[in-house]
Order: sequence, then C-alpha cells, then structure tokens
Amino acid sequence: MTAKETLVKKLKDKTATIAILGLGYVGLPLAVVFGEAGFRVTGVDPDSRKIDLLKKGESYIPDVKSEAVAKLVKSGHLTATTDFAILKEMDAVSICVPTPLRQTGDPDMSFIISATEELAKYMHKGMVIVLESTTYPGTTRELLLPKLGNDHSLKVGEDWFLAFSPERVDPGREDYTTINTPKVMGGITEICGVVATTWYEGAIKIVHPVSTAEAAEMSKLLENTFRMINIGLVNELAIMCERLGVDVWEVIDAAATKPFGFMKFTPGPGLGGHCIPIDPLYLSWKMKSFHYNARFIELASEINTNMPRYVVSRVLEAMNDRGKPLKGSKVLVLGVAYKPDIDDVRESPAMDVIGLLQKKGAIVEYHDPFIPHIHHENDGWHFDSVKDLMKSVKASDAVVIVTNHSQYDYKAIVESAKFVFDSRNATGKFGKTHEKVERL
Ligand code: SAJ
Repeated sequence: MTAKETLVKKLKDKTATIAILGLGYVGLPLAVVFGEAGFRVTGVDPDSRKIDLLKKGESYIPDVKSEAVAKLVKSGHLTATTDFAILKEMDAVSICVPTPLRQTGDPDMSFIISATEELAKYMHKGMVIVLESTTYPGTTRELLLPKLGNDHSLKVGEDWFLAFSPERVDPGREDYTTINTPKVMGGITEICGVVATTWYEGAIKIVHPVSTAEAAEMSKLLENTFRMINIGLVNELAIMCERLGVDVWEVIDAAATKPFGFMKFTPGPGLGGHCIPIDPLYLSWKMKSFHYNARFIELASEINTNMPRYVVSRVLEAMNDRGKPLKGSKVLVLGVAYKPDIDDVRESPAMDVIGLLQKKGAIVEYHDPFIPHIHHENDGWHFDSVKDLMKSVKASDAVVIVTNHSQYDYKAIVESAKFVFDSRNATGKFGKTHEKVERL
C-alpha cells in the first residue's frame, strides 16, 4: 500500500493518531470534536497551565465543557502535553496558533513559524498536516511547505500531505460550533486536499473542498473582510446621518426590511476582536508585495479606527450643549468587551474611548460585568470595574454606552443618569426621544 492508502485507511477507521498544536479557543474545541468522533487525540501546547488543567479533565475555554474534556481524558481519547517530540508518533497534525498583528500593523507570523519549525523536527512518511490559523494567501505553500518538506526524500502529495482549512470558531456562539460549521479545505496538491478532507470528514459534518490552499486561505479573508468593510460602511453612514440630522438606526432598520439583497450591520464605537480588525490587514499586507493597494480595506480600516475618536467628539459636543465641559467631568464607560455578552477585550474600541476621554481631561470609570479589570499596555493606565453600577451612574456627569451587554437595565440607567451617550442603540426607541440620551 502507498503512504496515501495507508494513511487514508487509518483516517477512515480512526486508528490514525491526531495532534492539535495550539489549544486555544480554536484548538481545544477541535481536539474535543476529533476525540468525540473516536480518534485518539494529543493536544500540544507550550503553556503548561493549559496542559495541567486538561490532564485533570478541566476546560479553560467557555465553549468547551469540562465534562466533555474529563470524559475524553478518562477514555484515553484525549491526552495533553507540552512536549513537541510526541509529534513523531502522530499521523495527522492540525496547527491552531494565533496570527495577531505586530505593533507596526504587519502580520505576526512568529507563532506559525515556531510551531512549524518544531513540527519539522518530527515529520515522517505518511503524515497529513492542516494549518487552521487565519493568514495571508500563500502562507501554506510559501512558508510551511519548505520548512516541513525539509526531508527531500519525502514528496508532498505522495509521502506526506499538507492543506489549509480556515477556523470558523465564533466564541460564545451555540448554534454553530466546530462540529456543525461547514469547513473549507484546500490542499497544496489535489491529493493533499483529498487526504485532509477525508480526515476532517471523520469528525466534522460538512467539509467543503476547494482546489488549492490559497483558495482556502483567501475564502477566510473574504469572509472577514466582507464584515469589516460593511461595518465601515455603516459607521460612515452614522457620521453622514448625524450631519444630515437623520437617525441612522431608523435608516438601517428600514433598509433591513428588504428581504433580499441587503444584510444588516450596525454602527458602533469601532471594531474589536481578534478576527475582524486583523484578518483583512493580512490580505492588504500581502497585496503590497504585488504592488496592489487594497483600497476598500485601507479605507474601511481608517473609518473603523477613527470611530472611538468620533464617539468622544460627540460626547464632548453633547456635554458642551448641556453647559458641561468634558474636562473635569466624571464619565462612566458602560461595557468594555469587544462585543456584547463576552469577556474578551482584545482590540476593544472601549480602550481607545477611555484613553481619549482621559486625554480630554475627563475623570473616567468603567463598568463591565464580564471584565473585572482593564489596563492599557502603552499608556499604562489601569482600572477595576466599579462595584456599584447605579451609584456610579448617579454620580457621573455622563454615561457612555460602549458595549451593550444584554444584562443592563438601560431604562433604569437613563432614569438615574444626568446624560447618556449611546454608541450602540442600546436604549432603543425610548432613547431616541429621551432628552437625556444622545445616540451615535
Ligand atoms: N461590529 C459592529 N457592527 C456590526 C457587527 C460587528 O460594530 O454590525 C463590531 C463588534 O462590536 C466587534 C467587531 O465588530 O467589536 C467584530 O464583531 P463580530 O460580530 O464580527 O465578532 P467577532 O470578531 O467575534 O467575529 C467572529 C468571526 N468569526 C470567525 O472569524 C470564525 C466572524 O467571521 C463571524 O462572522 C462573527 O464572529 C459572528 O458572526 O459572530
């Protein structure tokens, strides 16, 4: 039997040994899904705290229940280690490591490079490798292939197999999870794609093969660039509507009554998270090497990045209209997570709003039921979430709603506040007409 035939047989009968490199919000759910499908999975991560918790059958990812981890650990379908050498015993490896941006705004490929260079030490005949980390088109072929194919006696597509499959994990979502979110898969060669698709079809309900790794890499960037640009569009629409004296929320709700050809996005204080503000910049960065300027991405990024400044300028104007300078005023920022009902502040525009309010001389506090403490690495400031929300609302000269967590009683907040700036339409219809409320 050829290396491909042997590997495909093991993938189909689930005797193939699986490793997941990187056990974060993508890797751990994937490890559990493969384990529950019947594979023996080894999770590999340099963070020994994660490994210790997993060995005890405990999860540290909200989307993954500890019961599920404990059951797999008990049955032997999930083990965890910090030792990369285990990879020499593995048939299939999925790489799920972060791809953030550097301070310069360029892609930070360090996590992919270090994971790939570790894995390269243990490559052997009959392995399939899948990269899941969101990255620029060409990464799998240009960066992983040379490093993993360093043993020239082994031929990719014959002796070992390499593909890209973009992660589509939306933390906190319960309707679409790793197992039932369709998975795009593209190989370095056609056979690579077939082998990797066979592997993932053993655990994930729908796998959608594409012809190349680049097509798979690009499809992910389209998904998230689509969101980023449309959010930029409605953010600019909010600025235009304010100039026109038109209610942007009413306009968007009206447009959203169109049952076809329209998709609703809502304006806000800016773009947060570890995907949407970042993924499109991987594409625009790559296109620079082709001397192509990705204008839509650049413009949308500029608009979205400016929204915190726009929000603070609207607060300053509104307080001025009320005869209250922002300087020396007490301002309570409500909600600092990057989106409602989650505990993640990565790239949250709230951090920029707070910094800009402080620069204008405001005395800032914040409240967020999910985020007990925040600090700003560059500016050095740090806060604890206020303990008594309504006491702080009453004591503030202004409340700025930045993240509209669903548990807040917005009516009570407006009744108790002196002034509310609502950047998320959290106050809804009653906020539109309430003399204490201004909306984006
Ligand atoms: N945002 C707006 N207006 C909108 C939608 C979002 O201002 O209409 C803001 C959010 O407040 C947040 C940022 O954009 O600050 C990103 O929001 P998001 O809803 O896109 O949430 P993310 O970053 O968690 O995006 C993830 C992505 N999932 C993956 O990359 C696998 C994205 O592709 C999903 O579409 C998104 O979740 C989702 O739909 O929830």
